[in-house]
Amino acid sequence: MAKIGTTLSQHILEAGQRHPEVAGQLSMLLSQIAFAAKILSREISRAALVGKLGLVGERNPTGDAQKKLDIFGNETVIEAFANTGLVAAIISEELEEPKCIACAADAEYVLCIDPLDGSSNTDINGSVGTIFGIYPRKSEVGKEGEKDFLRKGSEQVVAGYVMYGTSTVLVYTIGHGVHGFTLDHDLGEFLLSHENIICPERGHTYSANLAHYRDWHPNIQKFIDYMTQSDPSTSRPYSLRYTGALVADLHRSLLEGGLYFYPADAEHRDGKLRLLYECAPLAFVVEQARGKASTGIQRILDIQAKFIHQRVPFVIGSAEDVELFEKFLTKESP
Ligand code: FBP
Repeated sequence: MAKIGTTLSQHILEAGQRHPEVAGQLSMLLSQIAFAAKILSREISRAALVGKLGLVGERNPTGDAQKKLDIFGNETVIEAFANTGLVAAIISEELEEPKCIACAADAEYVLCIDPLDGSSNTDINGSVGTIFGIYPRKSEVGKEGEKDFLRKGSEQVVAGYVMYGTSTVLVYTIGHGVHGFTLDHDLGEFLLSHENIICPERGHTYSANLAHYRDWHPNIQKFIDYMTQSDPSTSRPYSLRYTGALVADLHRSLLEGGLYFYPADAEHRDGKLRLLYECAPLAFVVEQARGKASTGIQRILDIQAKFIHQRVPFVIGSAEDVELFEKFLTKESP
């Protein structure tokens, strides 16, 4: 057991010693993610003072209006990896195509990233996040291609997220447990604050945008009706907690139990969230913490991506709560 306050780099080194099969360049990869997160944390906290609030007037590849912080986040991540020789390519929510890092032709990894999750919160001082998943490359040197990008989440070697909230927290897994680090701004260091996070089997909150309730599958409506009925023996009614940032809602479910879901609806026929850089990384984290993540029918980590900005219906959180959602959706209502 590492001591609370252990630095992120020390913790990764120790993890690499315990699991040499995944050691490789992991510490450098995570250190670069942490470096980008520190820059983002500083800029997000003073965005209103440095003209970084508001829209840029462009849309990202999946049609979302881009915020100045979306662009800043994307550029910060690319710069953090550009000259490291660590990643051969970056798949980002803000980029139409994978960005191949020319000088890293022999790099061993591919990074999938949502530089700024919860962009609708930037101008109202709400929580936002960064979500990342890292895959070993498959192609030969200089031949990056589809087989590097269109992956199954189960192939990830590292995944995690950063939450920029009341404090800045980085949570990661390398497939051996889930650990959380809090940024000490004075030291400029991420220090261990949550070791071996285990997601409670069941919670007492759910996170979903009820504005879409009428569009949802009738069985999902039944699930909501059931979860909001009173029955203390099953911790019902569950309270609604929806922050507008997946990372913040997921972080609560990971620590206190509960679930987040964004099913298909009239506006989002395949759900809203993107498989490669939102759902798959968080699914790896949550499964490592004994939670679950699916489309309501299929395990997220088993889905082979068909294109890089593919969306999927998404439910994630406490194992029993997600299983109950799946039961309702597949009509096995209790
Ligand atoms: P971004 O990465 O573009 O912010 O999109 C994802 C997201 O903002 C999630 O963080 C959040 O849970 C959801 O979309 C909010 O969507 P809606 O405004 O439709 O409820």
